[in-house]
Amino acid sequence: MESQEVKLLGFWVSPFVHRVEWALKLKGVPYEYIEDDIFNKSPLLLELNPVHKKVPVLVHNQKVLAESFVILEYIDENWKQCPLLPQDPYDRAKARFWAKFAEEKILSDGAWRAVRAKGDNREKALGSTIEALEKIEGELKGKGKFFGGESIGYLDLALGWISYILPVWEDVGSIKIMDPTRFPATTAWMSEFVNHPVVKDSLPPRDKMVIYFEKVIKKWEI
Ligand SMILES: N[C@@H](CCC(=O)N[C@@H](CS)C(=O)NCC(=O)O)C(=O)O
Repeated sequence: MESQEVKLLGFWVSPFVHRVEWALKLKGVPYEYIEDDIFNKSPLLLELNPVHKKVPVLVHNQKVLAESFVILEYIDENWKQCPLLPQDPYDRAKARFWAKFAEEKILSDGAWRAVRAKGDNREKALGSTIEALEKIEGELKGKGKFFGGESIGYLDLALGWISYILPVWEDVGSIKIMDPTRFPATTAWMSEFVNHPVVKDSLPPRDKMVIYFEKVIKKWEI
């Protein structure tokens, strides 16, 4: 069996890093976590990820990987226990489709935009985030506890940030996105996800996130 020297370069609050950590933990893969400062990037990060200069970076026996979805797939293919992607090719494709959709429409161009924007731009971003969440709600309905059924899968990890970062953004940015009457399945999923032992023990302290996001939301106002 190949040895498992695994290192993860991360940043404490990053939704992209957490999804990789959760995957490693779910599969029981031991790893060394190395914290980087994305505001003052280390020479190691620049050397390992010269293309994007972003975390997460996974190093497995000197093999270096960037981009969280690519890393998730690598982890899933290398360590077969507790599969993250479904077995059926069509179901696998759908999980990837929704992960990409949510990354674009709910994270980058959605809530992250809404929380930093003002006036009409904020309203527009809120509207499109809620519209995108309705699609995710439809996907989740009748699925069980998680998108992956009874256990956490790839799409759960992709959306995991919704369970711990979105509520902080809602408070800090005085916005409302996650309405339990409109999104009952997603709200129930958030609570299941955040209380899963692997997730619960790895979340950053809420007060630290509030202070951090108050600062960066102002800094990156749009
Ligand atoms: N698409 C990337 C996004 C990674 C990302 O944006 N990471 C942030 C931390 S939350 C970062 O390293 N930012 C540094 C920068 O933008 O210069 C992924 O999925 O891994």
